[in-house]
Amino acid sequence: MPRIFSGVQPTGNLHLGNYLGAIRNWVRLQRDYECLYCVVDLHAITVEQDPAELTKATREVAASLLAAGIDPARSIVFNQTQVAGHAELAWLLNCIARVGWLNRMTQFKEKAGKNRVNASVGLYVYPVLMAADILLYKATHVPVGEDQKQHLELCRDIAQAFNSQFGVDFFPLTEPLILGEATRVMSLRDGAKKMSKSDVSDYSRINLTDPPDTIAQKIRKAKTDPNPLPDTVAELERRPEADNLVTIYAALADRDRQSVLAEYAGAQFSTFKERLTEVAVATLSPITAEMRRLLADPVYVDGVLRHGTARARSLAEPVLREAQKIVGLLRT
Ligand code: AQP
Repeated sequence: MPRIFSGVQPTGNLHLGNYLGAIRNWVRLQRDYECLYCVVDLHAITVEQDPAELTKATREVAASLLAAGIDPARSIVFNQTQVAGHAELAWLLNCIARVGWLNRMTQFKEKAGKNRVNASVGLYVYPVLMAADILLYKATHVPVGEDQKQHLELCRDIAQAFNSQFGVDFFPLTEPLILGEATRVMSLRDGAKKMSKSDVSDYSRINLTDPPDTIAQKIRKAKTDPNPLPDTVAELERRPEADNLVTIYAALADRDRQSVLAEYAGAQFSTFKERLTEVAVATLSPITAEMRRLLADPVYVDGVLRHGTARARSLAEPVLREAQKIVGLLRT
């Protein structure tokens, strides 16, 4: 059976971009794949985190996954720290990956900003840890948003370099799965920036925890241009903020952008935003309610993570042992 691995960082509340770009697809993939879904707390600490907030966000993100429809009886849900193999394999892969490959990673450049020498070494080698996350389970497919495509290509380069250095056919060349209409949801305030947990403006994103009136307010205030909706996708693509709202609507309603334009061409954004609010609230409200219910029961959420950890460890251990043996590391 093909195997899926994917992760989400506990760096704050999940937002609509995480949901449409990743988590909703994760729920659907459970039908046809063996799935591991991981709260990647070791990735989160590549930038400074408040320890108490990090613990809280780890439970919250786990609860969001369950609330969104990840079934812990079927899929393996756990947090990265509890399976030591992630960090151990990452070290082996750090010794395979080349500095030149990491220097090309655009996410590091974006996240490190101008003061690059002051970024943590962890942030720089983040993509190698991500490769270890995937290869520790020999995952065949990784569902991600568009922003992670480059890291997936690096994962394949690392797997190939490992296999060729040691003359083995051990690690798979994992395929990205970039699914749906909304592979890159943009900020509601700036059509050139992706919607992100760490954006300073809460108005830039719709959080999975936002109540209906907050969702309505954020959509009302979302940046657009003064023109009505166009007829064609080609015209829409010249208007980034308009395109973003139509894309979000299409993804939420499980339609494509052209069919949304066929219905709304010529409409004013004030009208379209009301319809968008309705579909966003209808999708997110049940998830928010279920999340609240789960967060009131942290013992249950911790139990899910503990159970997932045990299952993940049993898959990881033989792969790690074999990788160590291939490299020539002695375990007695
Ligand atoms: N705006 C987005 N549109 C579509 N997909 C997105 N993803 C994230 N943002 C968007 C996808 O969500 C999954 C989990 O991402 P993550 O939280 O681990 O890391 P990230 O991509 O760095 O997300 P953020 O919100 O931007 O977090 P911060 O602000 O902490 O860096 C991934 O599959 C990602 O593609």
